[in-house]
Amino acid sequence: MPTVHLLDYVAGNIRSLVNAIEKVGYEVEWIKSPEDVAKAEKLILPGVGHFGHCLTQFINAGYVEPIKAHIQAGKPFMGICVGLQALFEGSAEDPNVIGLGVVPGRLERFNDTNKSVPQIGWNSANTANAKGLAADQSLYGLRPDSKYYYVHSYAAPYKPGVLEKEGWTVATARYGDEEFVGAVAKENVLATQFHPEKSGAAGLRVIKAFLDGNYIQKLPTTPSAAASKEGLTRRIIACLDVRTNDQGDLVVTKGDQYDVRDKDSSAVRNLGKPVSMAEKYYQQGADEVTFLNITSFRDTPLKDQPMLEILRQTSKSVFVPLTIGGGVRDTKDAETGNVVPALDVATLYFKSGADKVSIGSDAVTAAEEYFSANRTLSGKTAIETISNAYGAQAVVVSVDPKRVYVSSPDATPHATVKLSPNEKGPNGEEYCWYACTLHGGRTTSDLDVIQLVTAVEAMGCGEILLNCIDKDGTNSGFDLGLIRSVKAAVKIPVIASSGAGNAGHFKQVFEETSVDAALGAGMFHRGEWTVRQVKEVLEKDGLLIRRFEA
Ligand code: 1PR
Repeated sequence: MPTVHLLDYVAGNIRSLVNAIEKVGYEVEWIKSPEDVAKAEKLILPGVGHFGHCLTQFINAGYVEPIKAHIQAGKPFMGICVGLQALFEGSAEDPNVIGLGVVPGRLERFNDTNKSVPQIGWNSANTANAKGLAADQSLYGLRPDSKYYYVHSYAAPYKPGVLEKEGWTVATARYGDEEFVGAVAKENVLATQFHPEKSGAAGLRVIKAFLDGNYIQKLPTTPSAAASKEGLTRRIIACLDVRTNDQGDLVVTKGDQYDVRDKDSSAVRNLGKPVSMAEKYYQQGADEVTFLNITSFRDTPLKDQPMLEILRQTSKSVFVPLTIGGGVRDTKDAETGNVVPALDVATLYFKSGADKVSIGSDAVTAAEEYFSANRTLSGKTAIETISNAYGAQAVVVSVDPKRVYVSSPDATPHATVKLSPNEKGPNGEEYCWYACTLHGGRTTSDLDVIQLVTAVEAMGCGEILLNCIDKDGTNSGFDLGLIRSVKAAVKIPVIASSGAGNAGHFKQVFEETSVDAALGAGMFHRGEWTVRQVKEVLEKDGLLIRRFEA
């Protein structure tokens, strides 16, 4: 197999990139020291997390000059995400850190007054009007009507003509009213702000074109009018709750208000095998797949957690982001008796192919401590340590709120939501507040959901997975009041979860709230709807979605 060299200096999910490279027929060799750079013919610089953190590691390890020499020698070079950002002159994220200056310009933070930041999801890398390309040509396999997976808070604003004057060809994307650089290329250099290794077939095509040296290709078809529909798509996530059943097999299950045992037989519901179900949803066009280990590897030695194997297998064939939740906290290795910090648990997950970790119970405990300490950050929580090492985008907090009905907002100090007439409480209560729970709903905290989400945002969480125990498994639609109140409280993206029963519920949550993504479980597992069917309905009704590419 032909080889490509990868720089082994960053924290993050490098596993996905290795899997993607192998999928397109190349083998990875690692660069472990600056001296190794000279051996590389094709070199990829991945990067996640903070610009300053990445660049400083990179500078301190002595990589700057060897990389510049590689580029100046005309050898193929590709930067991904922070690997693209490193090529610019600097970033508002860390103004004192100097970039490589290969590409002119600086990165700015997205404006969060009218949209969620970070941007997480599928957006364009549009070359339809790129200077230097004919209408029927593609740059490294990029197609104007394809969508690519982005996750970032800082971007290079696109200023027409500026980079082009220096000989760069630019693919652009639009987030809200901001146009930014999605990818740039010149001679032997390609850099993408998006993650091609997480962008399905569209992303694999870019990696292959770079490795094959196919700078300019012919587009299979002239870009459709859809190409002009730039912007972030509505994100549909398939969620798999995983646990061991009574026979000892790890299965995908599904609860009704978190009760996963069948009413008649009292056996754990078995809806299928985790890896094959994840592959099925990928093929149906799911934009992300989430695994929740709902029994959090009780008594399992960390090194052979079955969830790690599930991730390893899934990440070889599923090229969209994978989130894993359950048991991300400081934990005791049952084999050695040693305490393993949450950061190490997360690292195991990332090394096995996860892109994000989801934290449930531990986030509630951390938020309780945050308020007891007068909103002081300890720096030691799972959220903070993982976010500092891997970036906020890698940390999801999964919230399991439960309604507490009240007759009026004055009846409680907590933030309340007015219920719709058909949702009143058992005694006709017209309001409720949402109590946070831990341990899969078995323990209830005094914190309300708004307190929790604001605390975890302050700690550096990048995204909220907003479940609702009252709605889970009911097929009655998402809890719109809950979603609106959480969206109003935070700037980070929010994923709506619990209650989806048909495509109309997805349409409703996107049209009637400003939620960033929506997740379904039971309706997909029971085969009532496919992800593709949901997306077809959304598209027919004018909502922008990512079409699956084979
Ligand atoms: O507390 O960090 O160990 O994480 C445990 C994780 O497991 C949490 O994210 C928690 O939400 C989840 N969990 C724990 N027990 C259950 C259970 O069901 N008994 N599942 C559970 C949570 C809820 C959603 C579900 C949606 C959509 N599952 O993920 O997929 O409600 O369902 P629907 O579309 O069928 O309505 P920790």
